[in-house]
Amino acid sequence: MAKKKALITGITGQDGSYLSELLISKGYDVYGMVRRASVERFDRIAHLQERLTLVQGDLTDQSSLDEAVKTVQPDEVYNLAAQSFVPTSWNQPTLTGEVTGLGTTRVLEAVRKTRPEARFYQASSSEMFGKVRDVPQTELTPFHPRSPYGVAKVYGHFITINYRESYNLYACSGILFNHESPRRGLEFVTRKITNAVARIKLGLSKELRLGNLDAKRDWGYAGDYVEAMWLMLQQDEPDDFVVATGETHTVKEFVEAAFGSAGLDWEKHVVIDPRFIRPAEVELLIGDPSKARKKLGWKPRVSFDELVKMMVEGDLKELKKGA
Ligand code: NAP
Ligand code: F7E
Repeated sequence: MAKKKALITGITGQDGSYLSELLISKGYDVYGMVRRASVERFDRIAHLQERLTLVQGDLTDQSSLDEAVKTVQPDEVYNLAAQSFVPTSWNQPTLTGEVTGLGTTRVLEAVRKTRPEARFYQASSSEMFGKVRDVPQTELTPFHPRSPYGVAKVYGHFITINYRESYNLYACSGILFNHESPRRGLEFVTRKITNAVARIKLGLSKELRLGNLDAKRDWGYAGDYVEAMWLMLQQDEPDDFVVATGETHTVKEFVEAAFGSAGLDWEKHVVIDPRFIRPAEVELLIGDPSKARKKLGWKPRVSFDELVKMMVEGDLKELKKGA
């Protein structure tokens, strides 16, 4: 039987790298879309490069997406590309709308025109719940996004559902809560914390400047969450799913756990800096993954404490290697 082909946008990101590993292990031919930059940064997929095929494209450029889908003729398309950092979305709101919102329509258009039988996954986000209307949040909780990023993701979510209903595409939206790993970008709070812990432990730094320590997030492990993406595309019918752990922790709890795991007292090092406070905050996220558990047979494997430890150890190892 011919190998299945998957096309991943955002392959150079955290999730793109874990999803590539998963699909390669399942025997897929994996194609990844990358955009041109003056310096190529493929760190997260460097260990996979010989087993991947890279194609050039950009979510702001329709013709490149049409060409990629036409050339690859994928069985599955995972749209992971986005301007994904919430604070940047206030600074670059129209770019965020272009990439994170309209970019989804462009990928869907490419699929509709040249490969309508392909199955499509949209990387939706718990940021769509924003000022939450239900606790915990489910697939039926109304949205109230609190950032231009969240607003753009609501558009991406509904355009995915609209293409499913209008053109009968097999299109799914995965509403994923925060998921982290040693490959998380350094600007996101978990990795910012674990990287600082490792630097302080090794005597390379003394302080860590943070914003709101009271925000609560439902944090899981990225390696677990990409499995849910794949499972969504293996069902008889396309559908939308919340993917979460069902547990919530404050940023402060993450700080305490990370410093504690390295034998450090966080209160001696953390400084609150108003520069990191957001114009509008998402105070509380906690997802109910019952539907994913029941219909996909999915459940998270890595606990909060294991995740924190894995990330601190990852940063210590990387810094020691670079020393
Ligand atoms: P990430 O690490 O920020 O990766 C984003 C990817 O998008 C990168 O590969 C980036 O490429 C690419 N990209 C950005 N702008 C692009 C453009 N104009 N054209 C083509 N590619 C572009 O994000 P992630 O954490 O892996 O998340 C994956 C997806 O899930 C994103 O859509 C994110 O919004 C969504 N999501 C993430 C979480 C989470 O907790 N991680 C939760 C819910 C939803 P470069 O390397 O060239 O910058
Ligand atoms: O912030 C607080 C901040 O930037 C988490 C993206 O992957 O998940 C991510 O979005 C919380 C917020 O992630 C700092 O105010 C305090 O309450 O790690 P974050 P996020 O905004 O939740 C969702 C699901 C996505 O879809 C997004 O793409 O931490 N916080 N102090 C801070 N956050 C940052 N970044 N830096 C701080 O210094």
